[in-house]
Amino acid sequence: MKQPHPGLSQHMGHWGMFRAESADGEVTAVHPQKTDRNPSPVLGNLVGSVTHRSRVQGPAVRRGWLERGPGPTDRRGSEEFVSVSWDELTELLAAELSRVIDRHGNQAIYGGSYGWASAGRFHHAQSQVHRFLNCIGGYTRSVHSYSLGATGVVMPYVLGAHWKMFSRSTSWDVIARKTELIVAFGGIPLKNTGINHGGTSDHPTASALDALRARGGKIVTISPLRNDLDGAARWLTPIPGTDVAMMLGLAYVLVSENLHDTAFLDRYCTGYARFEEYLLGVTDGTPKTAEWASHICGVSTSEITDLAREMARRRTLVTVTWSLQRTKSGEQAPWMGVTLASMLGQIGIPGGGFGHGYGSMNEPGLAPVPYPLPTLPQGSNPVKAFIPVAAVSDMLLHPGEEFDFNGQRLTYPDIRLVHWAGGNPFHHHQDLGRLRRALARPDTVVVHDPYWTPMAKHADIVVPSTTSLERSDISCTRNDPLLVAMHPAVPRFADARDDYDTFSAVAERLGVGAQFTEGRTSEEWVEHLYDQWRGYLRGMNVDTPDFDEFWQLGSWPMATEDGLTLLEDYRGDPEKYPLRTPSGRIEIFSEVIEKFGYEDCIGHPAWYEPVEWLKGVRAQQFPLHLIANQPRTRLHSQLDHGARSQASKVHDREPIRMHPKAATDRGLHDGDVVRVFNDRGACLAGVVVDEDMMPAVVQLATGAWYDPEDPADVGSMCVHGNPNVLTADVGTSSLSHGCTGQHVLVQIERFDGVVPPITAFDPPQFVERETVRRPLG
Ligand code: PGD
Repeated sequence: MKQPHPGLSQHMGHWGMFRAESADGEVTAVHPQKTDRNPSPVLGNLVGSVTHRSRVQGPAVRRGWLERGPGPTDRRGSEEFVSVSWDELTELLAAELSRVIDRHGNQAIYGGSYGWASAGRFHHAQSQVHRFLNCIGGYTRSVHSYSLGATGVVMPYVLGAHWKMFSRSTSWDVIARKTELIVAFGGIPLKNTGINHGGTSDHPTASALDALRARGGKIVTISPLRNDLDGAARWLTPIPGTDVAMMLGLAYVLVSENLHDTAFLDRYCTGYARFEEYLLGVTDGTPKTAEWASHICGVSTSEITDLAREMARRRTLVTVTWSLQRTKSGEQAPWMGVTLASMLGQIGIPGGGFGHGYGSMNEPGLAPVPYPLPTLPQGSNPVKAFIPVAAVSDMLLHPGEEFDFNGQRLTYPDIRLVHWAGGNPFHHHQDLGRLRRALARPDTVVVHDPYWTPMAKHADIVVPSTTSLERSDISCTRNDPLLVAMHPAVPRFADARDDYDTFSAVAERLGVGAQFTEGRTSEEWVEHLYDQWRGYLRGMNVDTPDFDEFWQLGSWPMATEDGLTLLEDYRGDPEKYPLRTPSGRIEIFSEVIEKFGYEDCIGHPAWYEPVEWLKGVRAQQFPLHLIANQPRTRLHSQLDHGARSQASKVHDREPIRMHPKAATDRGLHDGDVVRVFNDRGACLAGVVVDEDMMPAVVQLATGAWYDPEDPADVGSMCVHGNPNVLTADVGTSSLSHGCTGQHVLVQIERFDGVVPPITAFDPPQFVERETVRRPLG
């Protein structure tokens, strides 16, 4: 199954559809899909990425693990590696998995393995690792995501599902035609719409917003950062972390001026009266007036009052970005957003209502496809133990301890082996010093990655994966019209292997080869998944070409459900289309959540004062509020060494944006290298002065590869600018335990020392095999 057009291969990445030019095993140019309205510039990182020096050339094992065998150690991340053959890696990995299973049971394997990996339905790293681990008896899994940890738990109680809010959201064409006012909490950052999990063939957000403006539609962006919305918009700046207080103030104005839609609240919602008691201060003696809100969030009383009146007057879409729930009490912003939209009574009306995630990823606003997608079966996992995904350090540090999650009292399992494929916890997790202490606990850490990421450097067994550019696959997502043939652009790099081939070999060695492979090569699997999917569609009376024709054509257009409005069916007939909440209605008050009895998440949306905020006591010591958001020049930590990402760096460091006042107060200028610190850690970054932000706010994107000044010191300063050395490793609440990495308080000072070189993209040190002592016994 070769590329039909040698030298120019069609491919799909999370950042869009493109054709890659290649020579000598490397991508030399990338051409976005011609019909894409606004291709992502992040595609530029792909050039030169296949043979970059940070690629893992071949199988590698940490020296100490070979010499002393498995066991807890604080040397992960600082010790040399030894090259081994594929046969030896297969043998070592199979033997270690068997040892752990025999002695401790499958529950002792953590296969949560969170991460975005690459586009492609078959080579999807999570599906591969989970299918493999299920074949050998299962693993402790993780639930929910770093993107949506709070939403994923709370929204099923409020709206009945959370993914439907994105996959069946009001589409951009409806917004462009019907919406009069978008009130965007968190803005609608175009940078994030460049990306879509699993790929995308079009980026319509910018043109939809332009069309809305051309019709006279208005946008209010509510964010500490002006560039969270590109183009004309009114900009309101609540103190970071106080959007819920501002929403409560808006809600209070609606009630006090009788602008709320009681008919909608009665017919379509449940529990509004309980919430209203809180809003009016009946339950706690504090009416959540516009003045009250203004005192907390800093937006003036008149701005809050005027905005509430305007929202009631116009066809209004209330949107909340995912970033707003990636912070302490993150459940409250989307829940309160739904409540506010319910009070306006426009949910289910074209152009009005609620949206969650516009500007968080490309998917919200795209039309869904009404078919199932080709999917690699993962089998079933007999192990019952699981954790909320962002509790990974808690789990490793506190085996046997109980914790709260979504109404359950669970126990952290005792993990002996961590098996990771397709993710980078040194990008996604908080408090990296704590993560390093946690990763010192298990007996063995296995990492599959194409690159020497910081996570790979903290592994004992490093499995070199191919990148998607080296493989054949199919891509499609639930909200894109194209099923796309991913033609390999280059041959496999060095001694890298597809994760599928690695797992096949280890499965074979463990006696479950036939179960894992079902007798197929990876290319046969790709064809098989397509044929299976073709069969489903035939059952729906939809004809598709046979595989060879599809592969030659390069893509196949699927029907989409255009013109959707979120919950239009529910509004039309709530009895026929009840929500999947306990009451079948929108739950402004949730009895189920109330009964859990959590102090940090009661039965209705509420304002909880955070620890990391500018009006709290902690701000006296760390007076700047750092927004650790998604990067503009790459996807997470992927291809941080790419040209687009590198062009943004300042003295090779990640740029930190600061208001002129914050810079002047500290004697700082554009281009200075600074030390950003708090009591958890420190990193270096390069100053970019920018007046389009709140004066006490600084912004440092996630994704600079963690680069400790002293790799042997778990608390070492990161010389590159990874904000997760500063963020707190605490969950959103007892309900969800979602990721809270978005906000953290810091202080900043000029770095006057000799600026250390960046070594994050260099492979680790290797020693010759002969110098390694054999383990005893
Ligand atoms: P990526 O950098 O995408 O980050 O965290 P995530 O771990 O997903 O990591 C993917 C890894 O997969 C890369 O190392 C890549 O090389 C590897 N890879 C790619 N293809 C393959 C393959 O085929 N096989 C294998 N084995 N590996 C492959 C993202 C997470 O970070 C997310 S989704 C969010 S939303 C969070 N956001 C924030 C935030 O807002 N603020 C903070 N402070 N922290 C966050 N962390 C979270």
